[in-house]
Amino acid sequence: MYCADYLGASGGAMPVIRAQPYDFDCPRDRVALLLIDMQRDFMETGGFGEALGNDVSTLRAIVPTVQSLLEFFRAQNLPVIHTLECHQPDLSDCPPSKRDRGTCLFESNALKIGDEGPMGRILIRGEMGNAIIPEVAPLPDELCIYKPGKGAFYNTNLDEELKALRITHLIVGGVTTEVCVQSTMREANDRGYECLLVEDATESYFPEFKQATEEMVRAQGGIVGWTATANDLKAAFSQMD
Ligand code: C5J
Repeated sequence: MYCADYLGASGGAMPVIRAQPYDFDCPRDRVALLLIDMQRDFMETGGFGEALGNDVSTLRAIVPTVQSLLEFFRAQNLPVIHTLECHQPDLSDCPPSKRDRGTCLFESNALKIGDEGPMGRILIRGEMGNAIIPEVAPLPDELCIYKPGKGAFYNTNLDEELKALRITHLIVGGVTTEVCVQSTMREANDRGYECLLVEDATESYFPEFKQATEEMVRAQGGIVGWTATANDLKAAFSQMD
């Protein structure tokens, strides 16, 4: 059953966010901020992102915006959910198709998932590199979803948690735009959630992939969802205060 089916229409306040392809009606009592994989493994040198051959510094630009969104949601007492891409130490939840291909195979010394790197074992739950960067670290009462896949719904209890919180609308940020962020938005859309991607709170190692993802999300009347800036989101909520 889809979330909107059993929850029915929201009776609460309805900020309207200026968005693309058209305004996003965002029921205040049904919305959560979903931050995807803001981990050291992707954002800092010595982690998975760099092991894949990427310049991780390109992702740093969004940190102040993500921080400001977090502060805004916390100040408004709205739910915040963090995801972390990670695997069990025995790699039982990491298929060979991910471990073998998700690395620079042409480099003989390339690090793979589970290998010991400068920040501990790459992409393994609990290792130093797997932690969310301190600037946007979860508060003790915020929900963290540990996900073995790219989409945050695969092999996790995210759907159940969202239903328990009566969430139907997701404000999505994090990294990387075209991989885990986009996968999660598509999974969410299939499950009946309305998703808005915050353009300046998501980043890719490839600027052209970020742009393409934003266009894909909002194409064809918002086939996956909406996009908007953090300021437009905050302005819509602030108008209701
Ligand atoms: C990747 C992610 N890129 N969080 N993960 O492998 O986007």
